[in-house]
Amino acid sequence: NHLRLRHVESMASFPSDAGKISHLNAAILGEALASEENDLVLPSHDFSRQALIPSPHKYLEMYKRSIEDPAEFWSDIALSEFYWKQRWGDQVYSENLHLNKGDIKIQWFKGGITNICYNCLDRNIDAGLGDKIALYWESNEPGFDAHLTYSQLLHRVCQLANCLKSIGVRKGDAVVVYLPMLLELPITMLACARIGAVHSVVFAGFSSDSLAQRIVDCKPNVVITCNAVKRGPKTIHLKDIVDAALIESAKDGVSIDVCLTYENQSTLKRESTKWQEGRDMWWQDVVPIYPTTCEVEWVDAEDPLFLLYTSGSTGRPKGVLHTTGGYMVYTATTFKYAFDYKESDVYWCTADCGWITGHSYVTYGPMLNGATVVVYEGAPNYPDSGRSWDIVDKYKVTIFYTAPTLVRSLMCDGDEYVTRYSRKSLRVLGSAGEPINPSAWRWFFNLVGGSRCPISDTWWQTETGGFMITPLPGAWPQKPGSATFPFFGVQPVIVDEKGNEIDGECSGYLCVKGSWPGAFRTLYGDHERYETTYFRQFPGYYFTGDGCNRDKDGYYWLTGRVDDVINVSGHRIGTAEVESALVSHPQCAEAAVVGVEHEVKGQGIYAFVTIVEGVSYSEQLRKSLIRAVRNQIGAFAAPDKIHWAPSLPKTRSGKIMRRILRKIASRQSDELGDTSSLAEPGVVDQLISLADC
Ligand code: 6R9
Repeated sequence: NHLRLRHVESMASFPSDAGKISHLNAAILGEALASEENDLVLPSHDFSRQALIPSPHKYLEMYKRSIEDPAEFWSDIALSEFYWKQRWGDQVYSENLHLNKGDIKIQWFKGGITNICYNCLDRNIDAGLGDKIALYWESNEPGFDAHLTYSQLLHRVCQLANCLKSIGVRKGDAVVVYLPMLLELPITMLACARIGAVHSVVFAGFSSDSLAQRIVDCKPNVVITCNAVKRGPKTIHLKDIVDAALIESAKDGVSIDVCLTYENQSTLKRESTKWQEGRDMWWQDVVPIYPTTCEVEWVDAEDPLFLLYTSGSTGRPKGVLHTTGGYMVYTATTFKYAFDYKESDVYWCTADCGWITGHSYVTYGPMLNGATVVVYEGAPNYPDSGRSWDIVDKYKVTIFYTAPTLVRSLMCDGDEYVTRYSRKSLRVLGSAGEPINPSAWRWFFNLVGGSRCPISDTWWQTETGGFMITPLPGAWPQKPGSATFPFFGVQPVIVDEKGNEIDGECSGYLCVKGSWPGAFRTLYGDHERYETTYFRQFPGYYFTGDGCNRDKDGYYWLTGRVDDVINVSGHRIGTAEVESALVSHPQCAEAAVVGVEHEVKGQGIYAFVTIVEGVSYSEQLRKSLIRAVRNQIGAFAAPDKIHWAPSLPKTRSGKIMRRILRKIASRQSDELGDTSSLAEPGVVDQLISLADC
């Protein structure tokens, strides 16, 4: 009660004109927060006292400033916390988010000259962090590890940067990276950034076809990979996948000059790796020869930093493009506040650098803050479900950032795997990738965090670059399952289907008004698709593709994708991509894919498949269809269920009625709703009868 009062007091003293920030009205008045709500989890006094943002009052004061004068808010941070070779021009930012007013355009710090690798490494070393551990590396196999200080990391980065330059990589060139979670992955990202090259990291769980597709799209001269990796008990031969991808991409006219291959000695010896002389180079043979210093390529804040492909609701994956300056300022600032970062922290994010979380919150955000980061190569439940907590204890991890799917899967395995370890170093927990259900939230909070660690449930996207809606630990009372409030500078709006903004307690489509420094600037090579996908449906706003509720206290509750994207274990997968992989199978005539609730993965992939005439259903065919998806996209996109469908429910104009398929898939066939527009109503009963075949 004492705590509750403290919050209410601080809110009551908040300037009344803050009421203009409408979505925070209720919270500012403090009515609801002070009410007898059981579901509120208050930050402890001890935590709040030491927190960067210790109260709603402090948050609101900064939030208000960030919205009223974004230019000043962000330029103060950019100037005081980063190195700029040259300051930007008169305008801190310029934006057009309205298609009626011409092309969509977002620029931050244009004309400012900087380098993000310099800001991650050299600047921190100059500030005395040279001997601080930058990266701890923990192998898949317990007992094998490594670490690098900031100075050692800089040396490694410079050697690779020099090597890339000598191979001919220049500013603006794309470099495709297909590496697992070895130290060489962040090293590669930083080395590219140092010389102004644009990295395009492809998650090393994608198939050769997906890799080839990305290579063809961004046309690199160099691909960086390793021979193999162990994930849990399995060895994956990455170089073979790259070889196959390069054959495919060559068919589309894209050949590369160099395939730089790291020898991951714990998995496979050189001799057993297939080799193409003249193209393939062993990292260990060439990189260490180069000097450990490398001049920085100074770039404009708006020069591209990286490309990262993500799934859309239709067609091929989209190459999300992030630029340098705004992304730098945004990832560093969000990291600092959302995790209440202190210099003594040891931070572990379980995401792979193949996804945006690994870009912004394994590599750039933490490194920009001079943090000590744990990189783990393997599977979180190998050799058993206690591995994560073993790692937490081993490195005395203080901030642990993961995905709800991992929380749920460990929760299923039993508490004893957790309680066996101390976990007393932990002080902040984080979650991202999908909504975290309140029961998983509570287990994470009570058991893993011993009821003392606030949870930052960070809502954001590949496109947003960094956190958009997130708790700030210690500032607000938390509601399990809510991402709470917008980060500084972010103006979320909830709109109805016509695009009208809705105030107060409501549910609708989540959009964002105005730009923020970390926003993506385009889809690589397809600005029109960028405009259409994100800015056309709700004019004047960035449309996130997510549904969202806002409760009476102004808290935001994300409800998941409203487009044809499925979120499997926090990975975005387009239904269209899975369908296209299925129909490429010679015995598949048609396929329709929907998401269904899945206890551990959040959503599972459920595929309705119509096979060609004359072929009969069989277990073998089912497996071979699943294999087609694994081969074309990757194992993580394999359907959980193939539902044989003699035909699919369609409207008279031939559109597949996914709404009905979703109901059948989730076994709610008594709630099909209006089926009057079906061309052939009999199809539905037939499908229901085949559900368990
Ligand atoms: C960071 C990341 C983005 C989509 C996003 C949303 C879902 C991410 C979430 C969340 C609820 C959270 N999502 N974080 N939903 N609460 N804290 O995952 O990026 O792979 O691009 O996925 O993930 O649906 O639209 P990305």
